[in-house]
Amino acid sequence: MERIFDIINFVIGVVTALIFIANHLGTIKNERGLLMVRRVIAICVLMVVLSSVSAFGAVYSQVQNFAGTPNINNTFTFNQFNTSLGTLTGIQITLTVNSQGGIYVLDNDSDSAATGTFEFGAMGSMSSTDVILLNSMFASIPGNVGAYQTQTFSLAADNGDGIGNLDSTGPDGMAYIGHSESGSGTGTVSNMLWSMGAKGFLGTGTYNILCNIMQWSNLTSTGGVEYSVTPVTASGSVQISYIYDAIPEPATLTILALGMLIPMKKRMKKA
Ligand SMILES: [Ca+2]
Ligand SMILES: [Ca+2]
Repeated sequence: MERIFDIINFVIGVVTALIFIANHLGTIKNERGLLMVRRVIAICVLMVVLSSVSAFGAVYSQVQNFAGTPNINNTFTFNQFNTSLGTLTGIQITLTVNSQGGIYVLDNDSDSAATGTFEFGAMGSMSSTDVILLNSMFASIPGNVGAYQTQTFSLAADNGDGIGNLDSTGPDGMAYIGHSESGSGTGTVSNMLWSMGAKGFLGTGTYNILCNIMQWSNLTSTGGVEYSVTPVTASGSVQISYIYDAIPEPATLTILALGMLIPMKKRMKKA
């Protein structure tokens, strides 16, 4: 709203100045002078429309990448949103997790066949004391972001390898080699929380966000199945986007206005 008043004040200022100039030149007394004033007003209206259009859709994004063998703990530093850029309308945070490779070995050591489901890959989450990572429902942003395979299995009764001897060979064992998996979670920070936390999102400084990527495996089974894990390779990114309405720079608008008026004055002199 403050920006709209700025623009209106600016337009009134330009129109007043131009009417003064036109009067001074004596051109306001004839039709050509009046035409010029009408043109100036039209240009000012056009400038307001143009500056309004440019005020929407501005986004400032920051991305930090990670890669390694879980568990991975990274502290990422991001710039706060400088309010001199414009009016902040939203903060969107996205965590992307990729998982590849690793081996998940299952071995049924019970006297009967076993069936079940396993999950294997990586799981990511974020936390911070500098800023509050909650959405308008006070749910964690982005929550747990999984990049894992979910697969059912069916293994025969133990073939004699017995407990404590993890054997991936069949028919009572198996080895799953990790596929390429990907997952992402996005959240919008509640605007009530932008200034909360030790640092907050607004200002000209920075804040830290901790990103934790875990090796993920989960087993649900009917029988006496033992398992082992060779870790996956994980990678991904944290992206923070500030969505805002940009403030048009008065200096730029003034230069544009003067640029449009100079040819008009030249045409008037020729006439
Ligand atoms: Ca076995
Ligand atoms: Ca065994």
